[in-house]
Order: sequence, then structure tokens, then C-alpha cells
Amino acid sequence: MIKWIKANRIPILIGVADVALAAMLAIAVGTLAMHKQTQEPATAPVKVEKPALKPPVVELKPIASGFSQPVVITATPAKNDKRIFIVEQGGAIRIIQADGTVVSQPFLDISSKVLKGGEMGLLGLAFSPNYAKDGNFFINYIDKSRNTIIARYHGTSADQADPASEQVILSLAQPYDNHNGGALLFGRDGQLYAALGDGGSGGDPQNRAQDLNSLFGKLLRLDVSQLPYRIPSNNPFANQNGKKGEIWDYGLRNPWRISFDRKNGDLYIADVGQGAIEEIDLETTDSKGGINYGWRCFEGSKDFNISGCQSRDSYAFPILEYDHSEERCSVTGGYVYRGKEYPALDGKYFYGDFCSGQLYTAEKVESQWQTTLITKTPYRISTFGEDSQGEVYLANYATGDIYQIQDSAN
Ligand SMILES: [Ca+2]
Repeated sequence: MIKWIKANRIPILIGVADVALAAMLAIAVGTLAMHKQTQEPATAPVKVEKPALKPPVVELKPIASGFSQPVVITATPAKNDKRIFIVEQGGAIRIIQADGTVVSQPFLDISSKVLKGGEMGLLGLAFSPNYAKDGNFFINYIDKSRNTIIARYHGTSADQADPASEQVILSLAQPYDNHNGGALLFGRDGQLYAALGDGGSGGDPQNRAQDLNSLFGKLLRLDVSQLPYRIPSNNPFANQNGKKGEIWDYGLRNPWRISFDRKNGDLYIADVGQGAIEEIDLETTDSKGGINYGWRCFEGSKDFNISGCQSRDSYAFPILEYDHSEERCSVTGGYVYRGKEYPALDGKYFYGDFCSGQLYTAEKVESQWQTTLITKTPYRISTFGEDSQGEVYLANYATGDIYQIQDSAN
């Protein structure tokens, strides 16, 4: 609108100035100068004041249903690709098209390879930053022999991947059924980040999350530009004896969902607690990695099992934590809203609890993190996700419904 006004007014104003100039050629130069001066305010850009935003009123709009145990919501990075991909824990990936219809054939179905039940299954999906060109995407699942598998697949056509294209890049035998993590994300550095739980049981009995020679309880950072992968030379423990070079961060219990803030690259890690405290950790985009998030020494900021642990200043503690009152039991990490549709939500980090159905936002206000309970849903909030435009969604694990987070006030 502003461009239209400018483009159409400028020629008119030039015309007026020309007429004025012709009329005043015989008049004193000083008068001409004054005349031009009085014309100038009219040539200034037209200012359009944006209406002030009202306090947002968050609503959850159902956009698609019929999924079985949805655990990931994501999209390809191409801005013109408006599809949303839903991962079902049993082993299928399905597509919601831009018009809201669900493609009947799954994008990929590896259910015959997947060990299901409890916290096992198909758990992660990330599209290559160059997906439009290379067609590659990465998944994390538990196979029939209870290994965590991270594998690359290839899309054969827009709505169909090739199930025979699997190339396993990492395999890790799980000592227990639970705490498998599973989140995969590409950072703005082009590296693949993979979140792995502590191996399971309770209380991390083998102290794996603190062991730098184990991949359990870690956030890995892998260069997948060559298969199976390379260890980026600037990973914090690259080329160190007795330490796994794949590790970016450690001291995690079950980092069920992680996200990058697409505006600034900050990393949010939601780490599920043992029996008392759920936590969210923040790693700013300038981090060099190597951060110890504390498990099993600490659950949240509270001592858990400090046998063999360092002083507290050796660990990074959560920006947010909450207890298990009000039926809460398991944090589901979400996203900082950076979409365009609802500007009053900009900068708010959405997250929830799987058991209580509570949906929260968090924001840093004058160096203090503050949380707001948005609503107590009747949903089992299993995951959040972003589409290619930065709009944010969440899934109800129990019913298979997908909701978009909207602001009905603006
Ligand atoms: Ca922690």
C-alpha cells in the first residue's frame, strides 16, 4: 500500500514542481527556493502508523486429525513449501497439504522396522537444509533389536519417499526401553543436532549422561555432508582421547524435544525429569558447546545424586523448571513463535506438559524468565512444530489431532 502511494505520487509532484518552476522563472530565485521548500513536506514518505497490538488471546485451531500417536511436526525448509509433515510413533510419516487435507499414502512407512511401545518407535525427523535440491531427510527410530538408528532417506517425488533409500549413519544399542530422546534438527551452521537420552531405567544407574565416552544423555552435532558423518573439527571434544567427538553438550536425561529460535539461533532443550522436576535449558547461538546440563547430579536445579560430581558452577542450570504438582509429569519442549500471522506472539516460547495438558509461554522480561499458563488443555501434548513460515502447531498424542497456535485478538 505504501509503495503504491509513493509510486503514483512522485510523478505528480514532479509535475507540480515543473509547472511551478516554469511559472517562476521570471521571479526572484529566492522566491523559487522558498516555494520549493514549502513543497518539500508533501514529498516526504507517507507515514502509516501500525495499529497497536492487543494482548494476545491464544487459541488452538484444529487443522487436521486422524493421526496415530503423533510425535513430530515439521516441514521442509523451502519457504514455498506449505506442507506439514507429521511423524507417527509407530513408523509412518504423513503429509498435511497446504489446504489442510491429509495425503492418503504415507510419505514414508517403516513400521515393519520399528520397535514400538512406551517411549520407543519413530521419534525424530529433520529435512536437509537443501532438501529442495538434494531430497535428503534424516530420521531417528528404535529398530527391532532395540538400537537407536539415525538414518538418511531420500524423497523420490514430492509426496513420497523411497523406503529402500535408507543409509544408516549411527546405530546405538539401547540398554533399556526408555529415555530415547530422538529429536533431530539442523542448525543454522548446517550441522545435524541429535538429542539422545541417558539410556533409560531410572536415575541413570551407569552414570552415562556424565560420561564423555558415551553417546547417551548427550546432544550430538554431526556433519552429514558426507556419509555416514564427520565430526566437525570445532566440536568441543573432537580429537580428545577417551571422549566422543560427536558430543556437543552433555548431562541430559531425556531431551524429548529441542528447537532453535529461527530468528537468532538460540537453542531450547526441554529435558524430562526423573520424578520431581521438569526443565528447560537455553543455549545461546554464540555457544561453543561442551555444556554440562547437570543430570544425574541434578534434577533441575536440585541435587539428585551428587556422588562424584563437581561444584555447582561447573554445570548449566535451567532457565525454567517446574514440579509435578497439578498432574504435571513430563515436559514437552516447543518453539519460540516467529511466524508472521500473529505478531503479538512474536518471541514467546511455547511449551507444555504431556500429562497435565497445560500449555505455557515463557519470555525473558528484564533479564528474568517469566512463564504464563495459557490454558489447561485436555490434550496429551506430545510435540510442537513449525511450518516453513514459522507458524507453530502442537499435537494431541491421545486423539491424533493437530492444532495451530493462533491469536484471536489481533
Ligand atoms: Ca539439567
